[in-house]
This record gives sequence, structure tokens and C-alpha cells, in this order.
Amino acid sequence: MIGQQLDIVTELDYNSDTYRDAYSRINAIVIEGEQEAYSNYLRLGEMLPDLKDDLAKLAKMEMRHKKGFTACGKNLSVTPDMQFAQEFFAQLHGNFQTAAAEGDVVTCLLIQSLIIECFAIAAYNIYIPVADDFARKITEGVVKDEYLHLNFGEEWLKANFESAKAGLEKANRQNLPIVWKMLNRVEKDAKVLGMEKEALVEDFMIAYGEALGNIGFNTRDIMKMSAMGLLP
Ligand code: Y39
Ligand code: FE
Ligand code: FE
Ligand code: FE
Repeated sequence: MIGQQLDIVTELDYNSDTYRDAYSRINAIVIEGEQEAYSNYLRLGEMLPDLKDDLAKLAKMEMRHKKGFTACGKNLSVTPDMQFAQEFFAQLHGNFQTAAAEGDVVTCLLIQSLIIECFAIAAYNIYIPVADDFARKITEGVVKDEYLHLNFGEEWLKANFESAKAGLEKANRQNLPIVWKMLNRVEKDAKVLGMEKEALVEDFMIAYGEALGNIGFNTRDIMKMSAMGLLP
């Protein structure tokens, strides 16, 4: 997988219209994602008052990420297509809002701290070797934080595993298929940036499967859950 990616790197022209057009959507997705992550952690802070300060710190990191990625777009003179990005996140966003309104912490954590963080970890790790120098440095700093965010979700869900298990399975069934659809929507643009869908799926599965294992799911559950909605 790495070899394939390095072959592509030599062909990338960061200033070409093709690259910048694809970047206008991928960059927007990342900026919107960071903004939503910021709001989601603040919302979780209201739902978990004892952890409000910790969650506020995570939210602050997300705001810093948003600023970093905004600078990456500016550096390439790209205008992010924010409308595309909002539509891209609309379903997951709606599901998070519904769960939050119901006080469903388990579903909110599954959506933000497991699914979205693993999606970010996969995307950023795959992006780093093919990024321009400016964006690479920023993304390397960001991805370290995303592991902390994933860890926050893992720890809480692990501590509450018995009561959270059924809710996690249900929320996974409802939300993971959405992620695979999101990935299909950006497959072409990601490829222009040198990121293969196959590599993104692989990295997502590894991060998500590991997280489910850390929380307490057994191998059989992990297999069933992480492939949910992947195959038509
Ligand atoms: O926790 C976070 O910072 C996550 C919001 C950011 C998600 C970024 C989503 C990246 C998907 C990019 C798809 C590229 C193929
Ligand atoms: Fe591979
Ligand atoms: Fe982030
Ligand atoms: Fe994050």
C-alpha cells in the first residue's frame, strides 16, 4: 500500500487545476469536520458535566485543527466548498443531534469519538505521505491529537461497557453504513490527492477494530460490527 502511494506522489502537481479542484472539496470536508467535532465535544461536555473541562480541551484542539486546515487551503489558493462539506456530513450530523437531544451519550460518543475520529485518523495518516510540505507538517500535528480523542471515547465506553454494549451495536448499525457511503462520495477526489480508497478503508478498519477491542468487544463482534454496511 505504501509503495502504491509513493508512486503517485511523484505525479502530484499541487498547483494544477485538477488538484486544486479536488482539494476544494476534501479541504472543505476536513474544515467542516473539525468545526462539527468542536461543537460535538462541547455538547458532550453538557451531557457529561463531570468531564466538562476535559471535553472543553478536546473541543479547543478541534478548533486549532480547523485553523490549521484552513491555512492549508489558503496556502494552495483554494476556496473550500463548504456547502458540499455540510451536505457530506448532514446525515451523521443529524444523527448526533438526535442522540444528543435524547441524552444518548453512548451514541454521541460512538459517532464522534469512535467513527469520526477513526475516519480522521485513517484519512490523515493516508494523506501525510502525499501532502504538500506545508500541509504535511500541520497534519502530522493534528493526527496526534485525534488519537487522544479516540482514546477519550474508548476509556469512557470501556468503563461503561456492560450498560453501553447494546446501544453501541445499535448505533454502529445505524451509523457505520453512512461512513462507507461518505467514503464512496469522495473516492474520486481523494484519488486525485494520491489517496486510495482501499488504503482508507484498510486504515479505518484497523483503527476502528482496535478501538472496539479496547472497549471490550470480542473478535466476532468486531468483525460483524466493523464491516456493517461495507458490502452492498
Ligand atoms: O475529530 C476530528 O477532528 C474529525 C473531524 C475530523 C474529521 C475529518 C474527516 C476526514 C475525512 C476526509 C475524507 C478524505 C478522503
Ligand atoms: Fe496495504
Ligand atoms: Fe480534529
Ligand atoms: Fe478529533
